[in-house]
This record gives sequence, C-alpha cells and structure tokens, in this order.
Amino acid sequence: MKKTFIWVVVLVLIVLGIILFLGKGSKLEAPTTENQTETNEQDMGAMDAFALPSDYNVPVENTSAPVKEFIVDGKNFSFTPNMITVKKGDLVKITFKNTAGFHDLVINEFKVATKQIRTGEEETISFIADKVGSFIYYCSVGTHRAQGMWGTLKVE
Ligand SMILES: [Cu+2]
Repeated sequence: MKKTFIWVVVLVLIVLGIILFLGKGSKLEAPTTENQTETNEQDMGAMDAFALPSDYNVPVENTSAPVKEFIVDGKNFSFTPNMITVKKGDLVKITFKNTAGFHDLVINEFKVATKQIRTGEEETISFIADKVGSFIYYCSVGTHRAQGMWGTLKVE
C-alpha cells in the first residue's frame, strides 16, 4: 500500500510539474510575441528613417558658387545620363525626371535624395559638391540599384 501511495504522489507531482511548466511556457510566449510586434514596429520606423534621414536635403545656404544644372531621366532600370562631372565647390542641381516606373535618386555622400516618384513626375535636389571623388547616384527602390539603376557623379 505504501509503495502505491508513493507512486501516486510522485505521479501527481510529475503531472503538476508538467502543468506548471506548460503554464509558465505559455506565459513566457505571450510577452515574446508582444516584443516581436514592438520590434517589428521599431524596425519599420527605422526603415522609414533610413529611407530619408532628417539630415538629408538640407537647403543650400545663399552662395555664390557656380551653378551646374542637370536633368537625369530615370526608368526601369537605368539613369540617363549615367555620368555627371562637376567641379569641387559647384552648386549642383539635379532634376530627376521619372519617365517609367517608381523611382528616386539618392546620393548618400552628399545627403540628398528625391522622394520616390511615379511615371511623369520630377523632383530636383541641390547640394554643394564640397569633396572630390566619384560618387554613386542610385535608385533606392527595391533592387533597382542592383538591376543597373545607378550612375556616377564625378567631382574634380
Ligand atoms: Cu528605381
């Protein structure tokens, strides 16, 4: 009889243990799911910020710098022209004309970016080319850059 009683107690303890374990498990899962949701929201916020950081498109102060204006056409998936050359110190104005698709034009090194615009729309960015080198302008939509939607800004 004693042995049977002990086994029953052990069995009850095991069952209680499993119930407690599962209970804790599900309690732990719930907050994890909430955390994931929060993380996703934060990620999306971060992506929005990445799309156009607040220090981008700072207006150019009054300047007597020589103005160099360009019109760059964009379509799936190229820019025309895909090479622009300016001199260091120039005030560069690039009007991006979207002739087909959904695109933007971004130059990270000069912290400028147009909005993502649709076919037939255009937008102009302005900046001082204050450093020498070759810089990439590209479309940040999807994988457009990898598909060839980029060009080179040469500052001499
Ligand atoms: Cu694009």
